[in-house]
Formats: sequence, C-alpha cells, structure tokens
Amino acid sequence: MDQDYFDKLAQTVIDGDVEECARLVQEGIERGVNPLDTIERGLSRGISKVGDDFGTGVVFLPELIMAADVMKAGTELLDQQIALSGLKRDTLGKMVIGTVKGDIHDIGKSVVASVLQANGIDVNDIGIDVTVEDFIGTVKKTRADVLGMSTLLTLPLQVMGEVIDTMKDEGLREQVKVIVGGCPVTQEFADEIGADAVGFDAADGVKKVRKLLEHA
Ligand code: B12
Repeated sequence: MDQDYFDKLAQTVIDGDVEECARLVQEGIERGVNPLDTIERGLSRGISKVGDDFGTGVVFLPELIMAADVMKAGTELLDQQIALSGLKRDTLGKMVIGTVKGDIHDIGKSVVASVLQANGIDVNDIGIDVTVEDFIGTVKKTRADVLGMSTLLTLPLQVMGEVIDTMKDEGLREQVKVIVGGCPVTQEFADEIGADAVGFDAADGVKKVRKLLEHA
C-alpha cells in the first residue's frame, strides 16, 4: 500500500469519519496490509495530530473524543487480524497489563496487549483506571511472569512507582518482571522507579517482553 492509503486513514481519524475509516481498514485487510502498519503509519498519525491540536487549543474535547472513537473502531477491526497472525504460537509466558489508576486512556495499551498476545504471550488485560491493589491481586492470582503498566498522563505516573514498591513489600518483585509504557514514560523514569524495561510502541514492547522472559 502506498503512502496515500496511510494518509487517507490518518485523515479519517482527524475528520471523525468512522464509516470511511472502517471501509479503508477493511480494504487494507483484504489487500494484506500488515495490521501494525495500519495502526502505526495510519491511525496513530491521525490521533497524534488531533492530540497535538488539542494540546495547543486548536481542537476541543468533543473532537478529541470523536477522533478517539474512530481510532478505537479501527483498532478493534484489526484486533482479529492480529489475533489470527498468532494462532499457532506456543505460550512463552504469562502477563498482566493495565492502565494505571487515574487514567482512562486504553487504545495504546489494548494495541500492545493484542500484539503481545499474537506473539505468544498469554496476556490478561485488566483494563483502565487500575488500582495498585488490583494490579498486585491479579499478578498473584494468575502467577504472572510479567506486569505491564501504561499511562498517557503525567499525574498517574506515580502509581507505577507505588505498584513496584508494593511488589517489593509483598516479596513479589524478584519473581515478576515489570515493563512500563505510554507517552510520558522515559527510560530515565523507568530506571528511577525500578522498572525492568520501557516499551515505546507495540513492536518494541514485544521485543522487550520476550527479552525479559528469557531472563525470568
Ligand atoms: C485519544 C486520546 C484521548 C481519548 C482516550 C480514548 C480511549 N478510549 O483511550 C479521550 C478523549 C477519552 C481522552 C481523554 C483525556 N485526555 Co487524552 N489523549 C488522547 C490522544 C489524542 C491519543 C492517545 C492514543 O490513543 N494514542 C494512540 C496510541 C496507539 O498510542 P499510545 O497510547 O501512545 O500507545 C503507544 C505507546 O505509547 C506504547 N504504550 C502505551 N502503553 C504501553 C504500555 C506498555 C507496557 C508498553 C510496552 C507500551 C505502551 O505502545 C502503544 C502502541 O504504539 C493523546 C495525545 C497523544 N499524542 O498521545 C491525548 C492525551 C494523552 N490526552 C491528554 C489529556 C489531558 C486528556 C484528559 C485529561 C482531557 C480532559 N481534560 O478531560 C482526558 C483524560 C481523563 C483521564 N482521567 O484519563 C493529554 C495528556 C497530557 C499529560 N501529559 O498529562 C494528551 C497528551 C493530549 C495533549 N496534547 O494534551 N484522551
């Protein structure tokens, strides 16, 4: 597919045009476009533009919500494709993933969860606005090898540190690797709170989680 296709996809998110987005995503599926390219080169560029315009006050919350709905509809259509690509893989390890308390952004976290699942990780996605207690409880209950935490907001970043501290207090930290991600999360921040890795996108997340599991 040429750049024009990905540009048109990005534009559907900017325009809040869910029908055209679904039509183009379907066309890409039929033509065998890699679902991750559809997300990263098309849909994500559109939502980033709307996010930047929201940040500078050019667009307002209703437009941001409309764009997010289109992005979500597009990624959900691709979820099935991503899952199909991983059907015959063996399970490499168990992971719990969620967006931390105070944050309801779920698109990026869900994309990462689907791509990890398709790459042989048994992923338990526990959603958004997840408390420290829920992260710890689910990690214990499922005997997860890896915990993934996401946030796109600055304030809830501290929750990631609280989860890691609680894991230490409960004697869990040695058994469970931790990977963090989301746009405000840097390598420096990950080091500061004592996470094992930071993932900058879904493909990077897969690479890093696989590496963590090798050392688990
Ligand atoms: C869509 C969106 C929304 C949607 C969310 C819909 C949904 N169902 O998720 C809606 C409209 C609801 C929304 C609400 C708000 N939003 Co908003 N939103 C965005 C926007 C435009 C895009 C986010 C997105 O989906 N990106 C696409 C995905 C694919 O990318 P991603 O999330 O970054 O994820 C990738 C990587 O980061 C990484 N990753 C992410 N998590 C993890 C985890 C792991 C383990 C790994 C390995 C990797 C990984 O991999 C992903 C795939 O590549 C961003 C701007 C931006 N450029 O990010 C603002 C943005 C994040 N929002 C912002 C704000 C301020 C808000 C609100 C507070 C607005 C308000 N006044 O109410 C509320 C939040 C309320 C709350 N308590 O959570 C600010 C945050 C500023 C800050 N630093 O705190 C941003 C940056 C916009 C801006 N420029 O001001 N938002």
